[in-house]
Amino acid sequence: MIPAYIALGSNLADPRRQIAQAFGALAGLPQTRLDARSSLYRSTPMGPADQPDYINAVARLDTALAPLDLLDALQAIEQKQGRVRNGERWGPRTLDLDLLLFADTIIEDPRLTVPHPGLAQRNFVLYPLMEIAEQNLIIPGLGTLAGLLDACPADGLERLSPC
Ligand code: A4P
Ligand code: MG
Repeated sequence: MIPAYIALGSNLADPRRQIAQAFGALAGLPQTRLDARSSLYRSTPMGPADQPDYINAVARLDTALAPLDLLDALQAIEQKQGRVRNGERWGPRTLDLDLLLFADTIIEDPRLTVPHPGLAQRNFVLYPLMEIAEQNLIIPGLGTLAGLLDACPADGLERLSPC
């Protein structure tokens, strides 16, 4: 079983409910155990400002799925929860599930880049990740999670009650 970290984000159609439902769907994935879930965070939008605030969280999985099979499974959950891809970069969405880390593997596939390219700049990813990460987590190619957090202010980020 491989540890994998997933970022969850939603800013449409009752985001808290979307994230709670997505945690349930992650727990139901085949050959996979939902190991830990972070608190929920409210965050101001990165990208176009004329969209609602986001609810963000991070999950830790233990999985026997291959990375691309896990990506397929994540996209199926997004579809089930009404995700419409309209091509707008950083636009609003009912649910976004990004594969942040897959153990210490670096993946450069046309469909999948791991570690997730936005990880180091996104406080709404790094802070929830820190809550549930293994001790002294190293992000392949980027150094320690603690080091990334030091360089990433928590502006616009509010921790909410546990999910
Ligand atoms: N893909 C490649 N690598 C990965 C990966 N590690 N995990 C490919 C998931 N997918 C990956 O994804 C486009 C393609 O990326 C997929 O087909 C997959 O093969 P997508 O989900 O359709 O596109 P996207 O996620 O909408 O990309 P975009 O627009 O760059 O969104 P981001 O970068 O995820 O940002 N503000 C706040 N506060 N909180 C947020 O959560 N999220 C976004 C979306 C914008 N602003 C936000 C938030
Ligand atoms: Mg995505």
